[in-house]
Amino acid sequence: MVENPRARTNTDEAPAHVDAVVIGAGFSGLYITHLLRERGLSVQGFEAGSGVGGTWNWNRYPGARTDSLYYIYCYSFSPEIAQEWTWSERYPSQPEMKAYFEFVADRLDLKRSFRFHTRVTAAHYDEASGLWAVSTDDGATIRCTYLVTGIGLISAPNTPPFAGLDTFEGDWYHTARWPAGGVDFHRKRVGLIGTGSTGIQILPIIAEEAQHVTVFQRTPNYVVPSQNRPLNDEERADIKARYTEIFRKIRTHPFGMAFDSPGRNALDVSEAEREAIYEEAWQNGGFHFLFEAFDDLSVDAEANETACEFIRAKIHSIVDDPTTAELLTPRGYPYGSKRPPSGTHYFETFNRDDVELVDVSDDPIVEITADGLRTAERGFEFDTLVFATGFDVSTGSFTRIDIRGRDGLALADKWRDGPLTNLGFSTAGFPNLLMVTGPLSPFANIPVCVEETAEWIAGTIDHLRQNGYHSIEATEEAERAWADENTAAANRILAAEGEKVNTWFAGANIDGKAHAINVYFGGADAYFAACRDATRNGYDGFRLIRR
Ligand code: NA7
Repeated sequence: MVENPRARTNTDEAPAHVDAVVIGAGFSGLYITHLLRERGLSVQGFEAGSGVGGTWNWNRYPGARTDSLYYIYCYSFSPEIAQEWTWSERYPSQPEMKAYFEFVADRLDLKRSFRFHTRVTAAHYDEASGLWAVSTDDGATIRCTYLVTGIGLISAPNTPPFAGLDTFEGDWYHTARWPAGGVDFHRKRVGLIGTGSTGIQILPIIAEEAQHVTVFQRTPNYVVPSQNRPLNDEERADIKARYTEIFRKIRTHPFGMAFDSPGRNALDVSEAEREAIYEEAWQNGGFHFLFEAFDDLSVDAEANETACEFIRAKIHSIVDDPTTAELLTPRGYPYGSKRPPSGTHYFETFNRDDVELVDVSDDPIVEITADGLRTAERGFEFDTLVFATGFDVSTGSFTRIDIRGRDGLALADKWRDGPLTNLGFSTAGFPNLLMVTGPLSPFANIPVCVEETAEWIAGTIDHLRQNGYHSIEATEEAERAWADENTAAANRILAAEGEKVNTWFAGANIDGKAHAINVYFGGADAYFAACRDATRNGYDGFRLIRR
């Protein structure tokens, strides 16, 4: 990982007032900056990290790679960028994603708008001037008309408040704050906490290097192999020739992916046929398994159970020790009601003599000690602890900034019982706070959601400026209705079931966080249509205010 050599960066002296402040230099922040600059707005971006890339700049842990195919997990707005950039693997690694962001940012000359290594600590709305005052951790304050956030859905790391962490004498790391220089695991006894997407990716890599790894698992996961491999010239050329069609397609798929509906249901075929279809989907890997086998896996519990059974049998066929295999086997919740992870040699890694699985579902971790950790019943000694313990998803990156709207209302207080936004863009009482893929925007392939929502925001700012409006904010009625629709949408599919196994979809992974659906499951395609409808209907559900 190459750190940005220019501390802070190009705009060393941020101006005192701009049209728009953009927070974050990931997929969202870079694209909205490009769009707003194209319109002639003055933009000041702030990025807490060392450079561009957002989540792909922070999550540098070994094994980090996308779970979505390379040709959909990228920008689609620029045919030139799509043609000029060449991917090397089906599921790009973090270094490749980081290089992609560097390429895009340089290609569009975006870095000059950002101040890196600079965290936004507060943003307060001033009713008298109609401006936001945005404060940063270097002590500066800047005023702006539009406060646009690109701070990510999954970006505020969750380190569970284990007692005694400060007494640990070894080294500990959260995967989302991985040191740029990497971590040396040679001859180290490692404790790995967490078996979500991240723990699943990092474990096989650490196990190759460390003396011993103990994996602490609270909930077993339905892990499907990603089937990652290098790309050849022929398939790359084929994709490049079809980008227009692919990018059109991802806008019509409920999860923003380029899959065709398989056109069959799991219970309508014979058992033998079902097994053959699952086997083919397993060999294709990753999200192919969820989206290309059968149409009803996300909506029909009985159909879903056939997929669960297939994966359970796979686990038992891969893992040699039957007790370990059973501990790794998810039961009692539908496949997809926790975010479905992809792995590479994940289950195989438990066949190593130097890897041990510890079930902490009934015997939780109670404290970190000077030389390791203790569950209620056992003690363990470690040189290094790795927290793959996830994120305070959706609202976490907002509530960690002191955002105050009209009458000093704190966003964290407003969202105490769960997020309230209209279409994920805007929340009542916070004029001109515009969120790219904010809380209650779709859970789907993120880059396409970013593009659609950033374009909606840019178009909305055009509308305000052309029609003499100063600000926009959601109405209370619309955001209440949108929250209700989000809950209903999660219940229309099996996603709401994940609440009983700590899914972050429902805020259930964070102690003390309100259990409320915080991402939209009604389909990215339906959501994009709803955004267009809102515009067509004169910004129905939003309050537009003149000064
Ligand atoms: P996840 O999917 O939230 O996984 C976090 C893991 O950490 C998960 O296995 C948790 O168990 C575990 N965890 C969290 N707190 C504890 C405590 N206190 N004790 C034991 N285990 C704990 O985060 P990831 O980083 O893996 O993935 C996040 C997203 O990034 C992913 O969905 C992709 O979109 C990319 P639990 O399952 O809650 O019982």
